[in-house]
Amino acid sequence: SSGQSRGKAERMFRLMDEFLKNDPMSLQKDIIHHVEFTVARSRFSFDDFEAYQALSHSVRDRLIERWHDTHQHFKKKDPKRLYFLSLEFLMGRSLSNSVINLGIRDEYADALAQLGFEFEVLAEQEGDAALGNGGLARLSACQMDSLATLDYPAMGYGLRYQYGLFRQIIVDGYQHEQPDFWLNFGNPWEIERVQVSYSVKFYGTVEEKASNGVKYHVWVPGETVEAVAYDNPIPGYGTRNAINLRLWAAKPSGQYDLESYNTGDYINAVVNRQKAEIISNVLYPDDRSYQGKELRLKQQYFFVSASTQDIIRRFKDDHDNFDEFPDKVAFQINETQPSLAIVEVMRVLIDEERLAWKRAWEIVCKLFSFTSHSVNPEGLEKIPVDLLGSLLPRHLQIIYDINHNFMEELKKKIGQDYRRLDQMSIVAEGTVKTIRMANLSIICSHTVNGVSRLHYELLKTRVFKEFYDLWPQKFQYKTNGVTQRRWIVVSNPSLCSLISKWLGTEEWIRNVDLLVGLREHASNPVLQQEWRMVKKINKIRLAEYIETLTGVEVSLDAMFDVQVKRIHEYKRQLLNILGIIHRYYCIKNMNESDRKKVVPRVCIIGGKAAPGYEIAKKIIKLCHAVAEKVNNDADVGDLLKLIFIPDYNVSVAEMVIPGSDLSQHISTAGHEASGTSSMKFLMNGCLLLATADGSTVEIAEEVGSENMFLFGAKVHEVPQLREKATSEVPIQFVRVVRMVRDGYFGFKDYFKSLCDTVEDGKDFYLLGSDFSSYLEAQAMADREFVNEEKWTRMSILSTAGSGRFSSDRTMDEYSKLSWGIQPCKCPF
Ligand code: Z16
Repeated sequence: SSGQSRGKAERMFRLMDEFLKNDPMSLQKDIIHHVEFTVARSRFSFDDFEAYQALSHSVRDRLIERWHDTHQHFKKKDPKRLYFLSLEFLMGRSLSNSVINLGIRDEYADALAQLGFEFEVLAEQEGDAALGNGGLARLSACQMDSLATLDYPAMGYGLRYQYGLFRQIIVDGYQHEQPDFWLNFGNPWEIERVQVSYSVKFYGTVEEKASNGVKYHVWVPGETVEAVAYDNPIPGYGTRNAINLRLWAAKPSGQYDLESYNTGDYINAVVNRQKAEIISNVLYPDDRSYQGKELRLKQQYFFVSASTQDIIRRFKDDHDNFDEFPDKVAFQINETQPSLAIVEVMRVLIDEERLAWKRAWEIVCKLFSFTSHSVNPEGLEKIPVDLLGSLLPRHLQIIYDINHNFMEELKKKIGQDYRRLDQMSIVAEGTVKTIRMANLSIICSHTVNGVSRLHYELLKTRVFKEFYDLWPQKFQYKTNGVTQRRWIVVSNPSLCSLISKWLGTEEWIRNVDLLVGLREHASNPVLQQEWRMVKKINKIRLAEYIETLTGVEVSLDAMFDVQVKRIHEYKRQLLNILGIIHRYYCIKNMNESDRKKVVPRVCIIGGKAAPGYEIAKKIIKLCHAVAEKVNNDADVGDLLKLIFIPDYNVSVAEMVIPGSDLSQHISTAGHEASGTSSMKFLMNGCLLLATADGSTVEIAEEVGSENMFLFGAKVHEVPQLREKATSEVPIQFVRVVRMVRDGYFGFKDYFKSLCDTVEDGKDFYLLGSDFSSYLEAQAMADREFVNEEKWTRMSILSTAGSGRFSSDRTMDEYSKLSWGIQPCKCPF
């Protein structure tokens, strides 16, 4: 009978192929069909945006086909599945990525050309899906791409925010935030599933009941909100598999408050119901600081509860014994925001499925794998007990019970060491009593992951030391990676073709280890010539973008030196700007012959500051103030330009990264958990100027430190340097800070507090003590850049050494070491 059903499945696949053909004529018919009947424009008159919409809908049809087949296949095979829970996914655009992963980009390009459209132009019409802040959120997106490509039976869960990350606009050099209502023009990449919805409860009280002498708890909620599923197909590359990213939107619940309708206040009753939607309204734009806001906690529980109900419903469709739950389900907790899932599963098992505590606890302990992305213990999430108790009264009880059991067990092991017991407790006493979400996550997970080796060392010795001493076997690391599909194939098509040509295969797109094959050609003058050509093409594209955006014309012969990431004091954009001021000062004070030796630079900085982060906003303003002076100084000309790229996001990154020569990753050692943009630059053959922090340590091992520009204090030196009463701050540093302080770039009063952050003795991020070594690394980069051959070789070796930093490798490691899942490939 299994042969029979296989035969039936194969017939179905063939039938599907009949529906959706991929030859240029069928594609054209399809696009025109969607112009007429989906977009509802006449086929004789539609613009680029409407063409993009129609095109996307025809791609969407093909995605849905594979997504259905994958769903069926997983259902039939019933493998253990991974559920990836994250409050943020930074997907960016979908069109190019989709057609490339579906393997029909060229077919579409041909079809469009025959209709008089250019694929690239239509792809530019799409806005970004920016449902996340930065590194952590983009990491989730890269990992989804890898999970799909590697055929893992995985599914992502998150929130469908109506407003994504704010748009950054710059007015007179200051950042302003504007709402990102990304759904304004429709979203062809999601499938609304009105029939897939769950009720999520909030507030209320807990009642104790008993049946047959067994006590149990009933949570009587004070408010109920509906979670409706929106599914986003994620196609794998070179496979039929397409997995699902399910995002939840909040809607008013089906239950009505009859009272208010009866009292005749119909209008108010309807308006009040609508308030439910605010839960999924807007993404919080702070990427680190934890604020203890009720709405944020509501968002967390809302998506966790809906996801958990969905996962348990799916399990119960085919299974009736919860002891099998851990054989079929793995939960991945991305940072602590989804960690209420642990408590929620426990609650469902004991209160709703009525399992005994001990049995439920044993099951829960096998389910969760937790990844930490932070290095700063101060930044860890602490939820006020009062807040949690009022919003989720039953969960607070369960947390107390988990903590009580843990404390008892711990006392048996370590005795009455109250300081240690205190540190490890989930409940933190203090003026405001709080719940430590990281402690909860560690205690209830089977694995705790770091995102780079160095980060793992810091977790073990600092952030979670007490827990490491107790459970060393729980701690692991899986160095982050990024997907080469988006970061080379989609964003750098010229480099993609060049690599395939020299490796003689496209197989590296699925097996990125093959990139090492470029090493043997690194000195080949023919490859070198072609490699420089590709870089030139990408620099032209970037230069044009810069000119339309800022009006500044930049020289293609200059070194394009880029730092793009969220603005943070620890990431030290200020160090970069002070270095640029130093360069400016030197150029101004040079004689003619020295001036001829200056290597021209275009310094590019981009990134958003959290709306409430004053110092970060001042850094943005300083960048503009310096740019204003430098870019308009006739003495300087093409020798130095400073460009701030506004509204840095995924699609801007796709253009900036391939066009850069050098990129900066210059955080104070011990502050960047991993860093992932470095990996994207590396893949694109950009050289790295970096501190030994996060993943750059491992990058240096792969490409060789002689092919990078490393500088600055090491992690173990940082504490001593901070201790020093007055560190040896070089005169150059004092001078450039003085220039800002004295109003050389204007805005004297405004920049005062910024200058104060790097005053001797207060310079927490050690800009002063790293300054000399930073300038040396920069001088080294200048020297190597003029040696074209050597530079190109280093560039090729960067790409060649980037294989380890693919999220394909990361996902394989997680699957084997944490999740225990295996590939489940849908037949073609
Ligand atoms: C975030 O993006 C990261 C850490 C964090 O605590 C919160 C947010 Cl929103 C970043 C890390 O800073 C970065 O080093 C790392 O590469 C990234 O997460 C992915 O792990």
